[in-house]
Amino acid sequence: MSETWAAGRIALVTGATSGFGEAFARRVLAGGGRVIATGRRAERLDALAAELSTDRLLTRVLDVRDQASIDALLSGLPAAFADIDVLYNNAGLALGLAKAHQTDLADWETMIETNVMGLARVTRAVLPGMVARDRGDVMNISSVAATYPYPGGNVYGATKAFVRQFSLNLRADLIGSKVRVTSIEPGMAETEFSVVRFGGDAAAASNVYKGVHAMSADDVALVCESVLKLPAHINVNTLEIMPVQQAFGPFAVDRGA
Ligand code: NDP
Ligand code: 8X3
Repeated sequence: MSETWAAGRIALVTGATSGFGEAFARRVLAGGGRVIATGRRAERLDALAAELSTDRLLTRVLDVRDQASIDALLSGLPAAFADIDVLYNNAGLALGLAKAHQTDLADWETMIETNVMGLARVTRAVLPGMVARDRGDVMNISSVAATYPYPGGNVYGATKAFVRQFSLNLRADLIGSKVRVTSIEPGMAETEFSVVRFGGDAAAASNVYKGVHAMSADDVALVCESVLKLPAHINVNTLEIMPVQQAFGPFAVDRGA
């Protein structure tokens, strides 16, 4: 990351304990910025802090489903981290690939609480400061699943469609301010995403990426960095990215009539 982009900027990253969030946090820090790295797993945050050993990194345990912990985080930020420039709204998950009529309702609730309400809560908490300062970037991590349906994607894809549309509607509300909003919509990227989706089944997760040069978490961070580095008068509304080895399927047709 170029010094000119990140130096002096403060990024709040949700879901910084692995995958996209961790990779983005590392890039901002490498570029001279400050990062508030958050997630539920304290041991991961501690390991990151120990490895990077810099006073430009602040780690905080945060569950985006918990409004009180979001309020406590923001009201307790030290002055050097208080004026957030970049909100990397990334915490999220998919649970299972069951068909809608067979799925566990609790999995739907968890995805909606995390991917929809969690992202909305953090945005609502951070946005007033950005508007008051008349600067900031909100990067909302959506997915290709927001646009392209697939079997078993039911509520996961719908939560990501929310993220995309919410991002566009934020732009509508923020006209007149210099705050930018982008919906980042990645396809296959090898992170812990599939391990989580398959309930910890590492073999099932690695099958997803077998024979595919999938994107890495850092590939996605690189794309996000390129968006953030654009001149301040340019807003990328939505950005869809896939590995070259991923594309679209045909419509399904039931020929059983
Ligand atoms: P990972 O599983 O590697 O990372 C997910 C992150 O979200 C973890 O840091 C996890 O931290 C955090 N998280 C989950 N639930 C919560 C919660 N309730 N509160 C706070 N943090 C939470 O997956 P990815 O990096 O791949 O996923 C990041 C985002 O990218 C997700 O929104 C995902 O939907 C999206 N995405 C992923 C794609 C992929 O192919 N990998 C493609 C398109 C979009 P912890 O468990 O410590 O709380
Ligand atoms: C994750 C990408 O294609 O597995 O959002 O739904 S996909």
